[in-house]
Amino acid sequence: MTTTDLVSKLKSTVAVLIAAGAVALAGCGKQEEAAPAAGTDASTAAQSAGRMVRIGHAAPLTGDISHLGKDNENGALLAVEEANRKGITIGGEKITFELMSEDDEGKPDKGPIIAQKFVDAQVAGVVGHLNSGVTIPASAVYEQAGIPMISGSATNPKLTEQGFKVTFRTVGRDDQQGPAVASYLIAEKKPKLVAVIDDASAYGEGLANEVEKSLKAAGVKVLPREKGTTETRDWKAVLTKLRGKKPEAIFYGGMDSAAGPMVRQGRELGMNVVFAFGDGACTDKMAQLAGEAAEGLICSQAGIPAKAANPDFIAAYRARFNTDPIIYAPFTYDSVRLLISAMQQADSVDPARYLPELHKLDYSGASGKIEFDEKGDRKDAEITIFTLQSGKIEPIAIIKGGSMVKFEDFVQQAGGAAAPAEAAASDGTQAAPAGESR
Ligand code: ABU
Repeated sequence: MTTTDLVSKLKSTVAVLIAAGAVALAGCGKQEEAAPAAGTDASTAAQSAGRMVRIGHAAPLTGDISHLGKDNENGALLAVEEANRKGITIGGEKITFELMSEDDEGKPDKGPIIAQKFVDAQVAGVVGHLNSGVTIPASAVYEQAGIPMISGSATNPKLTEQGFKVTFRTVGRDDQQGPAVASYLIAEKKPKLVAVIDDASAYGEGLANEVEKSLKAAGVKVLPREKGTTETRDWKAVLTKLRGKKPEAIFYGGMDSAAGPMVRQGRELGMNVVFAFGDGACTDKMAQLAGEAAEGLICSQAGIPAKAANPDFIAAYRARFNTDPIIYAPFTYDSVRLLISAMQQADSVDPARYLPELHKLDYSGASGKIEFDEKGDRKDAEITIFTLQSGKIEPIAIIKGGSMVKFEDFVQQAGGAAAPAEAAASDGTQAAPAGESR
């Protein structure tokens, strides 16, 4: 086989893979037209195979919180694969989307590096990053490059308070989540003295500040702040010190990888406190890490529970990944679909042309109705309160627009995107397609 034959054969193979909707993770290089399919001339191939458009995704894909990064990645990947199967034409060209997924390790200094990698690869948009502490520094690079980014999990308010035009999120903010979990803790457990600990990250410290503010505003006494890091797994010294001060509850701002050992060690030290957390530690992983000690903990997520996402989304996720979404996969799925929907509205994959459309979308997604405000925050985002029972976090209540409703009542009222998959399956209800723009 000559070199020319070999190149031609390779191009044909690539074209077949792209046409079949294959998605390259961690791809690199520039956006380009898909290679001509076998037996076609270049112009016919350009019409049929069309153009490849990259969407960046970044999250910690290695390390102790990689389960959350993979969950986010899976949501984004599912949306890309579905779009490719459906066949999307924009600007007269058939578009094949490719998810370029990168591991930012949850490290703030990696954010701008990965962001620059996406800029160099000419991605049309970005979904991510997962951690606020990584997303915030990365967002400056996207702003400079004019590339829209939608995080499906970063909740620190600063992300959308920088005056950036390209920055969006599909989850709520910690100045909604903090007051919500604090109010629930006060109303249900009535603590008079609370200890607050954080992991010194943008997310953990910021959320702990919001919770402390709400507790104090309600007249609850708060002990001087205790701190760890995102790497702290041995909390015995901090907990032993707190035990002597007899708090009735402990709120921790941080991720499940550190919160699980904290709960286990607290119980081992004989502490009979209520443990409360935000979304970073609001996962079933808490029970895997802390065992029985995790029973009864309280936590919040900055959106509807994954199990209440659109049943079609849940069925597709299960079929593709052979597992259930953990927390924010519906939100990264929606983030990809919002980018694509804005491109369709603008009939262009050029970020400068489709960016204004993102602000105008009124979208019914896997995670519910999505519209953005002028800052790029999700309007009327829900916050869900959970408790951990029999090894699983279970939703108790949803706060939306300042009102709290029981989770069951919310499901009844909302239907559609908020109908749990089990309920839809048992009564045979056909759900509306996930993620359609109206
Ligand atoms: N919101 C939960 C964890 C991600 C973050 O750092 O915001």
